Amino acid sequence: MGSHCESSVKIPPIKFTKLFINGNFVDSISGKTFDTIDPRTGEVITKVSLGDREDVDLAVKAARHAFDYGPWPRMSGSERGRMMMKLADLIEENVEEIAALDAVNGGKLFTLCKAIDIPGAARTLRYYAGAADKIHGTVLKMSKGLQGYTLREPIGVVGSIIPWNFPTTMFFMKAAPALAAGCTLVVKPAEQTPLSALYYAHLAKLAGIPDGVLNVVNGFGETAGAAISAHMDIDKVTFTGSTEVGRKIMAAAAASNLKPVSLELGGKSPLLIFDDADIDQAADIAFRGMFYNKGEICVASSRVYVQEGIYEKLVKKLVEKAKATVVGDPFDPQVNQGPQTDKKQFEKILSYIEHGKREGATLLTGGKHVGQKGYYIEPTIFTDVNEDMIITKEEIFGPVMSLMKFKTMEEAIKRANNTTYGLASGIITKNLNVANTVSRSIRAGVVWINCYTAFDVDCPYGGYKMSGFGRDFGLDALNQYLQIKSVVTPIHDSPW
Ligand code: TXE
Repeated sequence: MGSHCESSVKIPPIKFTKLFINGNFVDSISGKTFDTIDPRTGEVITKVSLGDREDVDLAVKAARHAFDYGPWPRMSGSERGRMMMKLADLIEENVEEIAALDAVNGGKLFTLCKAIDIPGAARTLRYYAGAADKIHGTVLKMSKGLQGYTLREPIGVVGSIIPWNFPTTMFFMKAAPALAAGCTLVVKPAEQTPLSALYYAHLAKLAGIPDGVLNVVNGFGETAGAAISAHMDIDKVTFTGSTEVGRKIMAAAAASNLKPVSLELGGKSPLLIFDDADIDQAADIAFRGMFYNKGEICVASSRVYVQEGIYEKLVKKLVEKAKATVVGDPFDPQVNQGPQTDKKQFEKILSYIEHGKREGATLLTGGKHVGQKGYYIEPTIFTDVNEDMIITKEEIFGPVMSLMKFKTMEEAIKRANNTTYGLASGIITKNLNVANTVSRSIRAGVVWINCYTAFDVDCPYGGYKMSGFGRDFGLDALNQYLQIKSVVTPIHDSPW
């Protein structure tokens, strides 16, 4: 396993550290700040304004005013779309700088942020910008004497609470459809990764998005986050994060104004590899499915089931890949895996690894932290595991794979479904009938056949079971930010 710590890219000066409320960067009411940390070293990058309940109140007030009286929900969809397109252009113009923010704040590979995450945000904005002027209702031919139609109206003020593993993707996965619908927003980025969200607030202003439409309040979950989910003047909450917090958000929404929520929670996703698979291709897919973004990805293929005929060969390939992985500075183009996002995750992952060993699983490779400072962990593979073990049941959210052997398709389906989660899944086989049968049998929001983590903005994405409900991406996501209103009029003296 390599380790590499040379970095040639310079971290840009951090320009935006305050809260963004009603079109202005402002200090928090308390004047307090919190440290944002570089996971490569554990050292402070900068201080960011610490938003609390009162700051959320101010932001909601601005968003409410912009929704109730401002131009945003009232302008034509194409005009909203034009500003969103402009924002997409600005993001692309600043791709280097924003990619560096996500890399230094989240330990994400700079080259991938530059090639995938940041351009993906622009693409997401353009997709929903294109949909903004195609939001139509339907005409209803009602019973005799009545005629109706439906209006699809923006749902109102949206609270968006997002995690730290994909700070940019998450920001726009929620904000882009909400903006296209004509909603206004209060976004609370994760406390670990506030920097790119503030940059986006700045660019939104440059793009002409009116004041109050997009507000960003940084702060902690139990304070700023909880204030959003319990707020009486927020009309919808969209959340991605842990199942535990998802429950709290739903409870707070129910106890306040019964706002609808959409929750994208964790996963423990199965990947089923059948005997007829091409071994090299299967190893590539399984390895990337698990270790992409250092395993901090909710769809990670953390349970890999391999049919017995190719099991030994595949295990060997996966171990080779793990050993060849270069763990180190995410700014170094030779590095494959950066540090875990924060100390809490780093410790959580290491403690799961220890737990796995105590449970009797065999540690095939990895298992240790790398280097003297920072939150680096070796790609880790366990075998001799089963679905009763904690490491196979619970989401580890780090570079730890559980490898299991199966005999028949029926057995694989049963074991794949033996989980409280249902976010993602994958199948590798050349047999179309097996692929189709497994796809229909697995209870998960996405099934990838002969690929994994294949996302695109027009492909809806979300969970079954305790992985949550509601969908991000695709036109299904747009619908979550719209209300349907039926308008009915009588038709007098009509034979119809
Ligand atoms: O998540 P939290 P954490 C899973 C993953 C990870 C675990 C814990 O297993 O190891 O969750 O991570 C805000 N009211 N995922 O602790 O706390 C918080 O400030 C309102 C999976 O970071 O759920 C942040 O903005 N909001 C996942 C956001 O919730 C609250 C991505 C997510 O943080 C809150 C991240 C509260 N009471 C973690 N408490 C995925 N599905 O991709 C916290 N928050």
